[in-house]
Parts: sequence; C-alpha cells; structure tokens
Amino acid sequence: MHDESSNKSGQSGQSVEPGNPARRNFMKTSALASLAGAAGLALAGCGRKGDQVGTAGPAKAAAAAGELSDHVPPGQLDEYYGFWSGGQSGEVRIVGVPSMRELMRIPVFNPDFTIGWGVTNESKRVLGPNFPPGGDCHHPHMSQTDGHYDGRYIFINDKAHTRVARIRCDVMRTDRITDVPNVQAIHGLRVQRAPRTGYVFANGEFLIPAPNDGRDLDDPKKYQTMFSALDGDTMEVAWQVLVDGNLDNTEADYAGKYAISTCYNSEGGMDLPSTMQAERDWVVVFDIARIEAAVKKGDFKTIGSSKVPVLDGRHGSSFTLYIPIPKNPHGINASPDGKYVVANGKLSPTVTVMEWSRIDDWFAGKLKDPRDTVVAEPELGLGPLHTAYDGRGNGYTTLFIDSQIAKWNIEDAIAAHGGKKVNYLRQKIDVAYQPGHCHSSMGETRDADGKWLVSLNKFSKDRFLPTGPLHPDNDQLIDISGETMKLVADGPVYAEPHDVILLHRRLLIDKVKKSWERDDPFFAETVAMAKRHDINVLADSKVIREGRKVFVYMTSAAPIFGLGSFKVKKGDEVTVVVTNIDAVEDVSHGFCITNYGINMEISPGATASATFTADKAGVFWYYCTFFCHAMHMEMSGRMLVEA
Ligand code: K7E
Ligand code: CUA
Ligand code: CA
Repeated sequence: MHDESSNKSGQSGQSVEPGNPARRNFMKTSALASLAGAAGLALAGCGRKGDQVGTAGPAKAAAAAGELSDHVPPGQLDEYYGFWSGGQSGEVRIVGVPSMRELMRIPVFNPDFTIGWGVTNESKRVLGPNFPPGGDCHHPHMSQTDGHYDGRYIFINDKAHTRVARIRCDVMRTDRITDVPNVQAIHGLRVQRAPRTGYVFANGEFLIPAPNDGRDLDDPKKYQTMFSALDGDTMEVAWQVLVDGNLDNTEADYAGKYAISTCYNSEGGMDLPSTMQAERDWVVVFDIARIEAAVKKGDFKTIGSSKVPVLDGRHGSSFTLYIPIPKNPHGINASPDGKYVVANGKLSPTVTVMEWSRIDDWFAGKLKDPRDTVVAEPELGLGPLHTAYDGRGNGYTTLFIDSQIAKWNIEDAIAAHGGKKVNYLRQKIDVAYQPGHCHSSMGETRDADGKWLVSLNKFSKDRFLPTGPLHPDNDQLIDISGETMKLVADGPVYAEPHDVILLHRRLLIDKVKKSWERDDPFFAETVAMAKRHDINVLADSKVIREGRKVFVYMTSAAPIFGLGSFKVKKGDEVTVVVTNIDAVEDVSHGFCITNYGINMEISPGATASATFTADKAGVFWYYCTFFCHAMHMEMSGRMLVEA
C-alpha cells in the first residue's frame, strides 16, 4: 500500500506524500465489504514489509545529537510514566517511557494472585462479592484540573461487563468499580477536563432492546443505548442521555462545557453490512450545563430499579448536537490548544476537524447546519482511527489499514478546507503493524510537550521471537521532537492495550506513597473490625472465636509472623488478618496458606485480610510469598484444622 520509497527508507521516517491523497480516494461501500473481513484488514498494510526484518537498525542505533533515545542507563529513572490499559487482561500496567520497561501491574477487573486481588476482603469490597472473571479495559484517563493532569485518579472502562473503575494514584490501587445500568458494553471513556474531573464520561457501545427482557431480537426500533456521566468523586452514575445510533469513543473539551462521542452505527444496524450503509454517520455533542439544568428541572425518567436520571437526547433535543461525518468514525481527540476536536473516519480516509467555538455558536442558535461546526476534513490515508498531538499544531493520526502514522498540520488543513492550496500532510511513517491508538507525551492535556509518541500496533507478525500462534502486540516508541518522526524502539506487550497515557514523572513522583498510611480507607473496615474485637493490629497476634466464625489476627515483621500456629475447626469460617509492621520501604510480605487458595500481599504499613471456609482437616503451612529477608524461607507457620 506504500510508495516504493517508503519501503526503502524503512521505519526511520519517509518523505511527505505530496498532496496526493486522491489515490486513496473515498472508499466505496463495495470495497469496504472485502476490507471488513479480519484478513482483509490485517493484510492490507502488511505487504512488502518482510524485507525490513533484521534491519531494525534504527531501533537501537545510538541517538544522534538532537535525537531522543530510549536508553535509560541502570540506576536512572524514566522521564515519563506510561499507564497502559491491559485490554482483555482486565488490568492496568505502569510502564516507564522511554525505556518501555514494565514497572508494575495494577489489577483492576481481573483476579490476581500476586497481590490477592479477588482473594482479600479489601479487594472484594471493590470488586463486589460475586465479581465476574475479568474485564476488557481500553481507555485509561487521569483526572485533570483545568486541562492539566492532577495525579488523583485514573479511570478505566470495562467493556466486557459494562463497568467503570477508578485507580488511586497515591497507592496505585483500584478503589472503586461502578456498574453502569441501562446499557451494555462501556467502551469510550474520558474525563471532564475543567474546572476539574468532575464527570467521567462513558459510552454504552451496543444497542440493546428496551426493556431488555428477553423478547426482542429482531426489532431494531426497540434498540437503544445511552451516554453516561459518572461523578468522579463518588463514582455514582450522575445521569444518562438516551441517543440515536450507537456510541463508540468519547472526548471532552478543555472548557468543561461539552462531551462528544462518535457513532459508527447511525443506521441502527444489527449486522456488519448494515452498519456500513450510510456514507455519513455522526458525532453527538452533549451540552453539560443544559443537561444539568434538565436534571434539576426533573426533566427525566428512571428505568426499573435504577435511580439514575435518564434524559432524552435523541434528535430534536435541546442539549445534544448531531454532526454528520464520514464514515463509521472511531476515535475522537481534542487538540491541546483547546480549540478543535478531531473525529477519525475509519472507513473514510479523512478526519473531521470541528471547532469548539462553532459548537458554542450552534448551541447559541447562530448556526443553522450542524456541518457548519466543521472547519476541515483532511484526507490522510486508509483507516484513520485515533489522533494525538504535539502541542505545536500538528496531529498524528494512526492509519490502521495503511500501517502508518500520518503527521499533519491542523491550521494548514483548515486553510486547505477553505480553498487555499497548501499541503497539510507533513510526513508518514511506517509502523509494524496495524496501529489502533497512538498517544503523545502529555498530549491529552494543555501540557502536550511533543516529545514521544507511542503507536499501539495490533499485529507484531515478524518483529519478535515466535511465541506460538498468539503474538504479542507491538507498541512502538516514536520520537516526535523534531521535524520528522523517528522510530526508536519496539515494545512487545501482552494483549491488548488499546490505549495509554504518558505523563511526565514530575506530576506523580512525589505523590506516590512508599508505604501505606495506617488510616488508609482501603483497609479501614478491617481495622475497625479488629477494634471491635479489642485488637490493636500493630501489636496483637491473637485468635478470636465468635461461634463458627474465627478471626485470626497476626503481625508480620521480617522474618516472622506474629503467630507460629493457630487452630480452627473444620467447617469454621476463618478470617485471617495480617498487618505488616515493618515500616521499611520495599519490605512487602505475603501470606499464603498452602492448598487453601489464599495469597495476599501486605506492603509496609498495610493490613490485609482474607476469609475462607476451613473445609479440609489437617495441618496447613502458611508462608510468606514476598522475599523479604535472608530468613524469608523460614517465615512460616501452621494452621491446624481440627476434624
Ligand atoms: Cu480504538 Cu477501544 Cu480506543 Cu481499541 S478503541 S484501538
Ligand atoms: Cu516476609 Cu518473606
Ligand atoms: Ca455506519
């Protein structure tokens, strides 16, 4: 799909494709049908790249003067925190950038035996008692204040179970998960940028029958979905807006006035061909102040047992604006200057640039045609999915089918739209292969610094040692600090990140705690329970029996647990509470009971607990799972379950 020249110049960047996007002309529906098959999409951009194997020179070549390097020498810290969505693993990963070293994992929707996520009572309070087996997370976004990352929380969606989670950035632990009612599959997720987060916006992607009570499969008129706003402080769903069509990705402005979502299924189609019928679908803009006013006025209904106000935002509503754009659009990204928002055309080779001030004008009644909010619609290449920004007026758009990233200039695209003969395209770079999101350092905030871009590629094909039929994704690090993009490193990742955020370490490095505060709410309920048992968890190691319920309290200090053994009876419900009284950085203990499915991590200052039924008689050793001391192997004890 590329010019010959692009293959020769390989990954290190290539010349601008001079205003010749016409050859990638608007794709007709017939052509799309063949592309829509997974094989078609996958192969289209992959051809003729085989000759690049083994020529990964640019990846590790010493950085020339003025070029950025991914090399972070031993003992040095990465400049950026990357928060990687873990996709269908259900977790979030912390990755150092530019080294692309994985620093930590944060279990969110997934059980994780390492720290006992899904095992401990503290995590079950977050997950719910009957938590589903995992999640599918796509979009991590940090809370903001006035368009700057504020280091409080990271929010993330679960498409698989229609949920939204919140991660506390001080301890890097998930502290709330909210089920979103009345919709199915939360996909797009964003935060309100100003004055602060504020709302967390969440798209219900799939259309479902209303009510979804097992009667309707084939009556599309009964199908609907909603846009949801959660309160980022309480994690309650604040309100929902019924929309026409479906909802894919979402974005917010920099003034705190609007949210905006893409819709690829304006057709209301129930199968693939019918979702590709229309040449244009739309984005829908939500006027937050008007929605809040309508809620206040009582202009809503509630559905079933849910108390969430549901407003009607379908065509004709005073608080929504539907802007027709081509075709099955996907990502939507606001520019960090606060002026524009770009919808990515996916089945159209274009992106659509809308101006927020014109959206103001439309809601003020000054514009007749919703399309008057569009100020540019540049053609970039095949399969535009997501756009990132460098803070210098350029957009970087992933081209899924072309396996490229297009760098283009926003003001030039606007000038070209106005009829001027300017070339808005700056450069295209090959990526390997099939990029979904790309994300720039600080690029979704006013502090976009135009240093790094990560391209999150769905296919890695030949880039890594074979790992079996399942291949890793390939997250490529690209230097965007100069005039031309330069590929710097490949980063294999476990499926499937979708999206990341990259923030400068200065925003977080002093906010992250190195040990737990004793009054942390994460385990406050457990400590309160101990108090009711007259236990000081920092000092007491003791067994308390209440009927068939047994509470085993113990301290842990390297290399010894406060109890060398304890006794329970078969059939007892046992709660073990362990408190790490080592106030030493990095001395975490674990508590694992052999053959009982129990493991939990207890970091400095923490209290952790797990409850289980003692259903097997015998002696069961418990031991520490984090190597904490020279005598770590000896840090153990015995539970006797009496027959
Ligand atoms: Cu493009 Cu879920 Cu953001 Cu995947 S979404 S790529
Ligand atoms: Cu405590 Cu190992
Ligand atoms: Ca469509």
